[in-house]
Amino acid sequence: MTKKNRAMLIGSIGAGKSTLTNALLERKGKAVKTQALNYSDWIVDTPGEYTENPFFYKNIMATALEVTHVLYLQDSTKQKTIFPPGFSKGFNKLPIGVVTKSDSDCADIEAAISQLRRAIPRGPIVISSSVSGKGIQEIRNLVKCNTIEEMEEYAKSISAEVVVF
Ligand SMILES: Nc1nc2c(ncn2[C@@H]2O[C@H](COP(=O)(O)OP(=O)(O)OP(=O)(O)O)[C@@H](O)[C@H]2O)c(=O)[nH]1
Ligand SMILES: [Mg+2]
Repeated sequence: MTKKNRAMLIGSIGAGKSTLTNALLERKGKAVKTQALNYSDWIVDTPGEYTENPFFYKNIMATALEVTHVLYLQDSTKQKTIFPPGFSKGFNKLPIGVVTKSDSDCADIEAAISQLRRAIPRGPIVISSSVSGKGIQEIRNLVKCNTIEEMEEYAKSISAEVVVF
């Protein structure tokens, strides 16, 4: 992993941020409820409350200053999204949309992609599962990219089953 590149994970309570953190860092063990900002290696994991409650937006905005990429997680098993339209434009950071839990029987991948596309007008969206490992290496590779164009070029080299742009 490129040393200077770091990613902050945001998304609703239970979206799978901590489980994805473990998968990306190849850590074993089950995620427990996140209570505060968690820095490990190149990842900053956040509590779901920080994205769900606008009162905490200032916290994630301040933390975003320390990273190169913001990962927006959308739970594919949930109907609702908590990201306002165009949310990624509020951060001057490279955006990556992540559809989580694609392995689940109740996953609606297409709905999750459209929800993320509203929040991230331009950027890659990865269809992932921390259970099957789908999309995990692709997320690592996208965080190594340094520009939106580099991410786009990478996305186009990957099957649309895993990354769309
Ligand atoms: N099927 C399936 N379940 C998952 C996946 N990722 C996470 N989960 C489950 O979703 C639940 C919540 O996961 P967490 O990783 O704790 O979610 P979080 O976003 O960190 O939640 P907060 O810390 O409360 O904000 C747990 O029961 C996980 O086992 C996945 O890829 N597939
Ligand atoms: Mg967590």
